[in-house]
Amino acid sequence: MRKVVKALTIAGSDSGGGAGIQADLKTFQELDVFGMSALTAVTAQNTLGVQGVYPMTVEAVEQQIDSIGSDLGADAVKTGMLFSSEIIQAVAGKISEYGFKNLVVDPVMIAKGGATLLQNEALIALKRYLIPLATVITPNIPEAEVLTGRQILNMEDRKRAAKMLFGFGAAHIVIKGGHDENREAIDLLYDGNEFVYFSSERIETKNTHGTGCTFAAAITAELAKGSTVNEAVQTAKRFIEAAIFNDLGIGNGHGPTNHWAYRRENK
Ligand code: PXL
Repeated sequence: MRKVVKALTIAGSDSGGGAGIQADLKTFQELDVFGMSALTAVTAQNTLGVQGVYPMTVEAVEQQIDSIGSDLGADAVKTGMLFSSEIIQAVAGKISEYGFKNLVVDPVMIAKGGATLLQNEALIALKRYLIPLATVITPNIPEAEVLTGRQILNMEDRKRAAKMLFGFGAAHIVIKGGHDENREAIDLLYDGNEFVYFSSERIETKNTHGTGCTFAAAITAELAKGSTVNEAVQTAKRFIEAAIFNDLGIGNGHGPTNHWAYRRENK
């Protein structure tokens, strides 16, 4: 029988279906990976914004990971919205306990409309406990600025930030270019040794809700299947490009991306 590849997302729920665990599970499925989830928080949310945030208890988060770790296992794990330092410490502890490999940490901090998805004091726990376990971390430019405490105005700044983040203990750093102002969207990958650039044409659209989650989930799915980080980022870039380009135009605000576009393009 063919081996079933499995991935676990430890993240928040987006009721609107565009980001969070919903984006992760859809992306895993589209890339032929069996998706599992441990919820850290429930958000009441739509394309207009976040109407409510309800964190889970630490026990609930731990127990979900125990349920998966003690039975199904996972070939890769992604973290998204973690909300508090208590949840971060618990998640890091469980990842170590079960020896999960291929950890992708998406350092989610704020939602597009400004809602807090990570409490300020949780930044220390993120750096101390979780980032050192990461195979890949995937900050956007504002998140990389917060993590390093340095402004990023150009590619030189970005390379310096990648080196600092590597110093925090992550094996690979991807600083995404979605938030800069250039015509091309360039993602920068650093492995402690060399820099690799992944470039694509910037697509003008307001429907970019969940792009970060989706991109990191695609990396996770590809790592679960045994790809190298370089290959995984390449595929994730193509996945998110198709998802943004073929947006669905649903909702009245910042709409979700199209998670089935990549598969349709590659059928
Ligand atoms: O895209 C970051 C993100 C992650 N997780 C949840 C979210 C969002 C953005 O809104 O709602 C649950």
